[in-house]
Amino acid sequence: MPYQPTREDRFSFGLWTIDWSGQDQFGTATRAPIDPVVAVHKLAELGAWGITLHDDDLVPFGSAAATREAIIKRFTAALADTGMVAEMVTTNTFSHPVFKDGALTANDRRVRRYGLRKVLRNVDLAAELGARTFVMWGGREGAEYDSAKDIFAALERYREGIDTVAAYIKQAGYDLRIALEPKPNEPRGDILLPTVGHALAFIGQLDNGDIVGLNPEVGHEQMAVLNYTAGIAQALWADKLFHIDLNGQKSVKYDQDLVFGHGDLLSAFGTVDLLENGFPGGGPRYDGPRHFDYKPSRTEGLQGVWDSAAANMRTYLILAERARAFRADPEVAAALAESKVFELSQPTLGAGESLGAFLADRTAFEDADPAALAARGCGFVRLNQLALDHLLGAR
Ligand SMILES: [Mn+2]
Repeated sequence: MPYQPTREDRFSFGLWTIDWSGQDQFGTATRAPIDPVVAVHKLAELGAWGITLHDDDLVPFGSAAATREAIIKRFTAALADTGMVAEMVTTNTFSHPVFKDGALTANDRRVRRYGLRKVLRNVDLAAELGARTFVMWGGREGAEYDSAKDIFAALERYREGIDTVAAYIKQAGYDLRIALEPKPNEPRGDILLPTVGHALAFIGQLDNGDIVGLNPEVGHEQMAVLNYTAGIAQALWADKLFHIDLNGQKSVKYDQDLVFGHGDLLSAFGTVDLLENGFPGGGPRYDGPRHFDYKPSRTEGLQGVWDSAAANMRTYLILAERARAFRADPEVAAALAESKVFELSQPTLGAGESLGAFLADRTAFEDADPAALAARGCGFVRLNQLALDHLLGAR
């Protein structure tokens, strides 16, 4: 069957994605919760390779130690039975009212100490489950009102918190890296580290930034009116693309968490083209899991949950096929060359060219003809149409 996912595709899903029962701001749940063990088996059957989770997705908040242990044991057995991996673990520091003003950056120091301990406890669970990535999405780290948060102090505490978690990972010797997940707003009015760029700059200020990277999410960047593909490209350039959250978003709205490709499809094509084919001129590649952080729409029943899960993988595989065809097309190669896309990989100064030699090169400036240089058409629209043709299966 074409577009049938296999374990080699390394598709993974958040347990909270398929397990979302449809409660939103305006209505109660429309579906019954799914047993995590059933989720593991069903996702494996659909061709997924991995599952990811928040601590509270698996073990209800406040469970007694013995209950917690029993739940984890049962879940681990399901992983063993199916060969599924728990490739990423993350901590819920946003649902319980204790975190209403944040966890690592709450104004109340007691809340910060509690939140940090919850995260550190979950680092142990991540290591126990064999996860390689520890995502940290600070959904409540922010404010609705400028007067409510000292941003300087909040960033100091955020740095302290992330550095402490990273130091804990190093001290324990865990094979685990932290991936920060930016988001501009929702649930808070404004969230700290709102975009890939903000988060990259933040990582540069950390003592333990070597094991801290990013987990950019399609919809989150698009909510900030940014280009997701360009965002993960810069994360790759900075060697910080540790993990990805694929989903769909239709322009600037609430966080829609649609199926991957069900939002901005052309952007999704660009994303898959980068993930599967890399930069046109070569460079770092993403080799991590293809992870989906979407929500089955509230309108769907149980079958719709599994249909939508399968739809993410199918869409990805179709786009991967189209992206491969796009790059393999000789006409595309010629158009890329015509557009000088490959020429951008050529350094602006010559090999060994000194600054003095550059300044002395009259052809570069004094004798250059900017009007003639400006006269050249770039051919980008034709290139984009070739991409569209391939995306739509017209070539
Ligand atoms: Mn996410």
